[in-house]
Amino acid sequence: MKRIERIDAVEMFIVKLPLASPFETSFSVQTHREALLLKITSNGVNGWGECVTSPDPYYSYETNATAVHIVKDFLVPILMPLKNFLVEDVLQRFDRIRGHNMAKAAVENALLDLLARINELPLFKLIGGESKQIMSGISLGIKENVDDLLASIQDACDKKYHRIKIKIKKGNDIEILEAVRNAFPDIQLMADANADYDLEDLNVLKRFDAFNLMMIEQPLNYDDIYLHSFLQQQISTPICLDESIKNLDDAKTAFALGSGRIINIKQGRVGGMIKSNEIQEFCMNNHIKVWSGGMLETGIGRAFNIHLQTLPGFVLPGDTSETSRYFTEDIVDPPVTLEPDGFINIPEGTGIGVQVVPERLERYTVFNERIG
Ligand code: OSB
Ligand code: MG
Repeated sequence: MKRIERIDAVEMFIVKLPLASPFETSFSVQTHREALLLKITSNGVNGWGECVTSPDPYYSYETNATAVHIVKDFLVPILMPLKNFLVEDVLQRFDRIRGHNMAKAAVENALLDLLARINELPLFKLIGGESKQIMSGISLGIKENVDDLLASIQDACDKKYHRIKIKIKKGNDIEILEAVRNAFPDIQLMADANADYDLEDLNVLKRFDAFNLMMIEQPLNYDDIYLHSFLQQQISTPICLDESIKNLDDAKTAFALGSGRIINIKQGRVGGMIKSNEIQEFCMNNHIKVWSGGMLETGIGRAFNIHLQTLPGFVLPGDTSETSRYFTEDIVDPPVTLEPDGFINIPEGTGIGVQVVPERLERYTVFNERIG
């Protein structure tokens, strides 16, 4: 295996892509995806990474601005002096910086893409995955009315998405789930609360058991693991943790306490692909099912999520949808499309397998800085 000889430059871009339709959750309405992208160059080869932060700290404390700061002032100064190294060597040095997993993951992503391209390997081979088709899933935001939601679900069913997730919030839950289940009694359905409830809402949360949901995602506080264990004892719907799981120790804590039966692994939230691999392995050995979440990524981040799902613990469909569901125009080619049976093929070629289109990158860039 060839190592990375040296780093010649790190370039940061913030792109602002309009979403095909606004995306509403219990914590915000997004009309654009404003993404921090990293390009790392070594001997004329480029690796790309995407940071899953947003401009605002509503999903997590990290933002695009904090990520730019951490990348520029702490991560790149660690990275630049290294010679003949592997990605693990870098991650070990990043451990000194507490938190800021999304910023770390963005750098790790770019280094993995770079290393895979240097070695002329597809990324999934580099991380130890197996070649296979990936299951699809769609996450539908809160809609203005139930009819809009039912129409979106019908559309997703026609496209053969393997499971459908709907966003819910306090006061916008039971009636919605009831209407969806009445119209679609047999679909694989789940609900994501994005931390909108607390244990005082137990009576409402218990009523979710009537809807045969695959799981309820992150019902309680974004930082909580302990209270979720009480809730899981009270409801039969499996709990899936998203926001609360930031590292392997959190997954171990959740397992020890019985805080849920499923984990949504977002590689950005847990500090990258290699950390995700450790978590999926722990979960597989302990009968916790995992799936790959999404953060409305551009085609760069989505490609990482696709490669991640070649690892064996990813037994449930995740939030990986076709490109056109997010953007009318993405910055990479080729776009993600669904096969007639709803599966997604791994992009072919070395690294992440998708290529940034320079003209589109330039058109959507709102901030650019080069280091080195
Ligand atoms: O909680 O999973 C979430 C999007 C942004 C922030 C948080 C979440 C989401 C999604 C969409 O559910 C996932 C996707 O399709 O990328
Ligand atoms: Mg979620």
